[in-house]
Amino acid sequence: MQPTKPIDIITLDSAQSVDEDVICGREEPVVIRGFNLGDCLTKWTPEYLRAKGSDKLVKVHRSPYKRLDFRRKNFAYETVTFSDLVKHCSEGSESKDYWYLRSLGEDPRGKDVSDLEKHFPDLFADICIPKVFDEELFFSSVFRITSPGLQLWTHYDTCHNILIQVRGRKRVVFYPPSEALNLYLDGDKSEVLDIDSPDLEAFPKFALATRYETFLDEGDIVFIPALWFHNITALDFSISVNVFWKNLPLDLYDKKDTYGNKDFIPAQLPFTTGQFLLPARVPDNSTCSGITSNLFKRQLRRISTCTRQLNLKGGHHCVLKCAMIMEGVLSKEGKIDQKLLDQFVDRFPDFLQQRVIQYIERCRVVAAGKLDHKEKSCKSYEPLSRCITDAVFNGFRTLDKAAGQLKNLPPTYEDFYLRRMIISLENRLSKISALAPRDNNVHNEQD
Ligand SMILES: O=C(O)CCC(=O)C(=O)O
Repeated sequence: MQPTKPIDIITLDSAQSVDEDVICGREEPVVIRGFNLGDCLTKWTPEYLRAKGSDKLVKVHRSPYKRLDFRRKNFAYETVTFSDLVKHCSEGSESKDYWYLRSLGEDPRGKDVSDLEKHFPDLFADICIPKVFDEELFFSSVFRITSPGLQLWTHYDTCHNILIQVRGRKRVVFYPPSEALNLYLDGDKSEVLDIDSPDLEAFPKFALATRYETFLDEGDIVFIPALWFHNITALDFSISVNVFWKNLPLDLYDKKDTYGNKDFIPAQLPFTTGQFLLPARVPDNSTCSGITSNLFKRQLRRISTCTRQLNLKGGHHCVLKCAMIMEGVLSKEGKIDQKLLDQFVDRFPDFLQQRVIQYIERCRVVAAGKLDHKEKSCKSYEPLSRCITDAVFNGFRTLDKAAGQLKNLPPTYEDFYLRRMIISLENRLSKISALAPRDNNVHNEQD
């Protein structure tokens, strides 16, 4: 694992304010200590909060597990009174069930954005929010009320935000956006839940990710820049206020966003494209007509058997290899035609070419001189392989167009979403290899 790095801390003099420059010029998180947050620091006892919020209904995540898992949904969604929420969290010790207030407005379908000034005016009057953005850029303000010990999954938001710690302590772990390829993402969330002792067999690249960590005490504020991954643990019964704002031109944001985490409009096509890149079923068009999905799966097994015998294990190799054979780049003797190879690589979008070259290099080292009659059988699956090749190249062409759209975002954002497109592509490719049989099925190869 990489050594953990600290987050910068700015300590303010008593009367000093936090202006936009303290935060907005920054591209990295920072902790601000010593800002005058007002009466909330003394007033927000559980009794006071329960009296003020009383029987207002709120939605919570409720779980027997302290580490919430959004992907596997190890929690229930429940509606409770604000008073019960505060009671449960403040009286709950670790190992009972864990509650976490969901960030929602008041629409029962969860369609409006949380705004504490509107939804909890009495409590909002107790807190001074630092003026770190222009008012018209405000997106939402959210209560984070949490049982002790609860840990929230690693994710990113698309809005800048500050997390203001009012009661209890929190640990905040960050990973920069540039680590996207090492975090095993599913959408905006990392699959790695136990970030302190990750399963490195399942998630080997996680060990490479640069990790930053800070601890928030009561009165501290941390700036969480858009796209920075964060994982948050409440060390005590905890109350924070989270304020989100938009820092890019407004037309880049999705108007249907309620949480401040929907991907930017120019970034949405790339993901849909990734989804369709390699269809799980053969598309029903003229090139592929007549090939049923069963046949498709059988053929995939054969291709993967064939490539496995060449020690090419991954889905990338399988597909690339077949594409190369189909295009005449790779001969059955394992020879590569350099001219055709250059043309082949040119057909991939720029941002993927380096990666394709790496895979081909590996094919070259492992496959050279080893193609045998099994490989010829790969050739005999031409309609299928042709279909895959078409799907890959059509997909890449659309992907290229999508990558062009990302140019509407600032360079660091563009870079982040290009990485995410690669992830989406790799996920798709590994689905193909997941269709491959286990080794004991290899003898079916000739059936
Ligand atoms: O503090 C928390 O509970 C979560 C904060 C969070 O997810 C965020 O700032 O986006």
